[in-house]
Amino acid sequence: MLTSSLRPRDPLAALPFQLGDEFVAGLRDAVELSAPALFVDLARWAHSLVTHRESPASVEAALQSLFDSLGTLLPLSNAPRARAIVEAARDAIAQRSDPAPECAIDVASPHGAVAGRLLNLLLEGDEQRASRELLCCVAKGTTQAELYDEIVTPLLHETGRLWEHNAIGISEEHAITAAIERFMAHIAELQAVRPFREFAVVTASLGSSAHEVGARMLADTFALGGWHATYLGGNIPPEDLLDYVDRVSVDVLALSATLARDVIPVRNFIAALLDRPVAPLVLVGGRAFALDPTLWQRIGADGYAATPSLAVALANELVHQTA
Ligand code: B12
Repeated sequence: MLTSSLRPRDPLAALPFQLGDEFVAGLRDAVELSAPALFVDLARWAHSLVTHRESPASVEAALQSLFDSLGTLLPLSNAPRARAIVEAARDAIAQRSDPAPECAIDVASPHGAVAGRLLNLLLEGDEQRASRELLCCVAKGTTQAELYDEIVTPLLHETGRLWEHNAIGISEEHAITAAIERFMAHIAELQAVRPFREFAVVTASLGSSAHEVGARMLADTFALGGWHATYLGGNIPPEDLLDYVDRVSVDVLALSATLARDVIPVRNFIAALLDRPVAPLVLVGGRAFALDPTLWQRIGADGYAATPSLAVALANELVHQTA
């Protein structure tokens, strides 16, 4: 579809990983959502991918090509906004000597050293020792919030950065994520959850969104906070979720969006939910929402939180306000 609209010698078509298509779609989304930060992040990330792979493709040239063809890619009325967004992306790239973000693990933080050791063990393929190390933390009293916020999350963010940096492959990234999901299942079973469950939450990622660890962390954290929590995972068809929330009793829906392209499905889902006679509150979060602090409000969500623990605190506040 979009690729065929790109001329073969177009620098956009020369980008690896079908990033040319991603750029065109990402720009349309950023304009529609009035969220330049989403496109700037996409360009920064693409620049990092290309730089660390010694690819002959050039993100600067691709942005120039996008800039030159705005008239044919978008309705004319959107062109000035799109132009400003592409300019912002160009500036952001020009200002960075190293396009990769900083290491996501701060070894000087209270649990940073553990996160670093765990990542190294997993990179060496020693899941057993990594598991023992994590269980040792639990035995010493590290809370689930600390494990998730200060160990598991930075470890996964660093895994992504290493892939972006071309230091590890997709196979290592998959193996690490799978191991982390096994640890999380184990840790969740060890937690003494509060038996009283007044409110229910459902956590998921919609549509083509395959990133599901955030939604899983949310469900575990809500369960620990005394909620009845159901984790649906990723790739949930929005229309199916609409039917599901009609069938079950849900007070809060927590939707996770990682990529810029995951945001519009969440916005459309919230709009469709408003047509229902009874709708749960909707909390949103994840990497895409973290890029633009007011995006959650503009897409009609009831709240945003940066971490699962903050999400539980916010949800408690909101359900008591509406009760
Ligand atoms: C594991 C992983 C995958 C796995 C996911 C498997 C799974 N079971 O979930 C797989 C292999 C499927 C995958 C695929 C892809 N991935 Co990926 N992935 C990752 C990685 C390494 C970790 C994701 C993760 O679990 N993070 C840990 C969670 C806990 O952190 P979090 O999402 O930031 O969430 C925190 C908060 O935001 C909050 N939160 C999250 N959700 C919610 C929701 C609510 C309601 C609230 C209140 C809070 C909240 O709680 C969490 C803890 O604090 C990230 C790196 C990264 N930076 O995250 C890349 C990353 C997200 N992926 C990336 C990419 C590009 C992709 C692909 C497009 C690659 C490709 N070409 O195929 C595909 C897209 C798949 C799709 N259709 O969605 C890029 C995105 C870059 C960008 N700028 O767009 C990243 C950043 C890697 C990188 N640095 O290059 N990925």
